[in-house]
Amino acid sequence: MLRAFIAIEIPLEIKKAIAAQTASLQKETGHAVRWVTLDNIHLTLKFLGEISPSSVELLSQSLQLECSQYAPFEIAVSSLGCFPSPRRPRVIWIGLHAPAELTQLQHKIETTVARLGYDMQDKPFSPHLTIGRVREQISADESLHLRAALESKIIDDLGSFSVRAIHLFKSDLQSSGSVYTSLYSGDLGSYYAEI
Ligand code: 2AM
Repeated sequence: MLRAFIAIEIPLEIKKAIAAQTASLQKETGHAVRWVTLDNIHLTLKFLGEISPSSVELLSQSLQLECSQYAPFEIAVSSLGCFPSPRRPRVIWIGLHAPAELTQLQHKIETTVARLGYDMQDKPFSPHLTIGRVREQISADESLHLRAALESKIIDDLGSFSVRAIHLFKSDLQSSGSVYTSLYSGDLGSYYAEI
């Protein structure tokens, strides 16, 4: 079995801009947060969980079929936020401004993989880039300090990028952390290119 998810890759220049603008926050929050390494920042569209290697081909074909019906689109990257709320930060993320196509494509992927037998996500899609996860065991002091650091942090415009492909990734948990590898890349817009 392999752990898999469907996601959009983020260009390196955007990830570098995120790193530059969050460097002071990362320093201030110290041990309280496990920051995501640059390589691992991505926009998750669908978490599949454990899948059998034999299902990769069908998932890839389905992904390509959905992708081919959408033209490439732009996503703007900005702002800092937390799940479930700034008062109780567990996941720290960078927010995105995306056109309706992103939500439509995510919904199509969700319903297609549900037909293949994967669980349907009950929460509404909320596009974000996870950049940090707050550790379980932090002191009250660390928690207060973290909230203050997050509240005072202002993130400028981080640029925008063009989405041209959606990837099926596998995730391997290694001693150094998760390693994500693209198993398949579905290109957007091939349908448009043909007509
Ligand atoms: P997120 O960081 O955008 O929330 C790969 O593991 C990605 O799949 C993670 O970065 C996470 O996306 C998402 N993910 C991991 N475990 C998940 C779960 N149990 N339910 C939903 N999404 C999950």
